[in-house]
Amino acid sequence: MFDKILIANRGEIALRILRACKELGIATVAVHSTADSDAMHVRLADESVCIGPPPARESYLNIPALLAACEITGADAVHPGYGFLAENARFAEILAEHKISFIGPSPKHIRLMGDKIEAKRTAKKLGIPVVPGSDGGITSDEEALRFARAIGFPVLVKAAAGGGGRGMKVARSEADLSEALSTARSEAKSAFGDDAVYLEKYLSTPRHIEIQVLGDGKGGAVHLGERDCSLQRRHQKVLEESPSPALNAEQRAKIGDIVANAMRELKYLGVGTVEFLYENGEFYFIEMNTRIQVEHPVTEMITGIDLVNEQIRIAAGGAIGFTQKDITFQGHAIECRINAENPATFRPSPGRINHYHPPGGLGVRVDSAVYQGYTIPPYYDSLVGKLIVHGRNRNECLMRIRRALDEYVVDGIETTIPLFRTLVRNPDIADGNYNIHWLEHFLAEGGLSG
Ligand code: MV4
Repeated sequence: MFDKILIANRGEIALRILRACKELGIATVAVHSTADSDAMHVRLADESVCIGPPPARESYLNIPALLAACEITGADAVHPGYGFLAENARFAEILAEHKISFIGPSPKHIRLMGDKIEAKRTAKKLGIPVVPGSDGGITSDEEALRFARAIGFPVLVKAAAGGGGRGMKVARSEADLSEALSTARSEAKSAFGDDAVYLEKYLSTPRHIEIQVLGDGKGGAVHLGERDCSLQRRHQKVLEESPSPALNAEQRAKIGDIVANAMRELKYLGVGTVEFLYENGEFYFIEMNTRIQVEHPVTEMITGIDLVNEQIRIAAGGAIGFTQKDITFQGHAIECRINAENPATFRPSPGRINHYHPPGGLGVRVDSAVYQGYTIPPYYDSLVGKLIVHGRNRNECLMRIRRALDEYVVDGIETTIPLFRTLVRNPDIADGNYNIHWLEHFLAEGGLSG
């Protein structure tokens, strides 16, 4: 097992990792920018190192500074959390060259899944259902037209280096295709320095359902069910839940087994999330994330499994703590991502939290790194905290999250809590009747003010 883990992150996920380390008896090193000297993760870690000025590029993304912090503290492993360097294969390689463990998958698997064309090709080869499409890069308008005619319009042009919705263009008909290709290409080139694009059938009203997996790197892997993340705004997840209101136990077991088998064949190591679009009873692979995700607590609440503990033990060469048969899904969990933003305009609202009172009680979990008197800096994401609620069934979970949101007090800044109070009382949400476009439509029709 590791002796000392350096946490290359900030905010709630840095705290989440600290907690797992403490329970494992592992010493912790926090790193922070000069804007984060008063941050909770710095206070709670055994040691801390300042790694640079506020811009992430010069601090949380600064690989030489992180290596130096490992060197001076003697850390033998790095946990990257999510965002920042979590899916940077080169960072994982550099750590390996310095005999420091990266708590995550192999650089090979990070790189494979970072290329969306290669990821999809691999998924298909491993028996995972994929969206019909070009199955490779598109090199000419003629080739694009052939694929588009074969799969039928509308089609979607996606960037190989993309993901998270960047560099996507819909072509509704043959007349749109050439322009969609060139726009997607030039956007991809300027955003990622790579203009490779591919083509997919456009699914009009899918849900976003993702499968959580865990692999031991030796051909052992399990799945931990799904999360329904269909409630999104501008490709940012807003509310996540498990189980998905759209699936039954049989469908869950079927897609879960397909994904777990694929991960066994890959010899995947660590936690991973395989993302699907789900429409008319069918799953279509879109991408795989090779990191711990913001919404992982939803899975923890219904399985009772500590995913960060598993990540750390597996990275140290340990075995997965349970078999597929041991994993059962208990009740229902919902997570609300609460941001420091105006709840109607989503304008960021950093600043000082003058009064803070998080909710509590049975089935209520708050993952947050803020405290009363803390000033949210303007340089990073605007997450205030995650409210995760568990109930014996979806209805109990909804009742509980309504009262938990009513208890939550964050004064001094604007937060999206009022939006969530409305969402969890909306009849469509209460019925589980929503897809990836629901929230944008709701907001376009007035949202909080409508
Ligand atoms: C799609 C799609 C429809 N058809 N692919 C957006 C982010 C990226 N990860 C994949 N995305 C989509 N891919 C096909 N073939 C619609 C989206 C999409 C979306 C997906 C998940 C959650 C929210 C979304 C919002 C808009 C578009």
